Amino acid sequence: MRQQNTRSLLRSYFHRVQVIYFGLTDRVQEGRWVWDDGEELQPDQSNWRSGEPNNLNYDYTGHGEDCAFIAPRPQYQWNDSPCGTPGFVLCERPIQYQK
Ligand SMILES: [Ca+2]
Ligand SMILES: [Ca+2]
Repeated sequence: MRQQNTRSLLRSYFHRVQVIYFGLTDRVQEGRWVWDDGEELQPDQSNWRSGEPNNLNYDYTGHGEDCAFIAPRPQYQWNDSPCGTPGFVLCERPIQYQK
């Protein structure tokens, strides 16, 4: 998800899904977006929709919008949502090649 070519590939697979989480959160410190491996989001990796992240809605635990998701419509850009909002989860793992 950190690279544009990955995002382009995923568009063809997720065009019917409404909410896809991909391992980016600001739950520990509001406004500091971190990948699930602890690496901080870099400006050149960002793909936020205009006006996002806005931390607008709060869930029953008192947390704001602390989980980023991809919304296919209109342009596969990112939005932040309360982490309990139902959605699919995208996982990434390294590929091991056999010689
Ligand atoms: Ca937040
Ligand atoms: Ca939002």
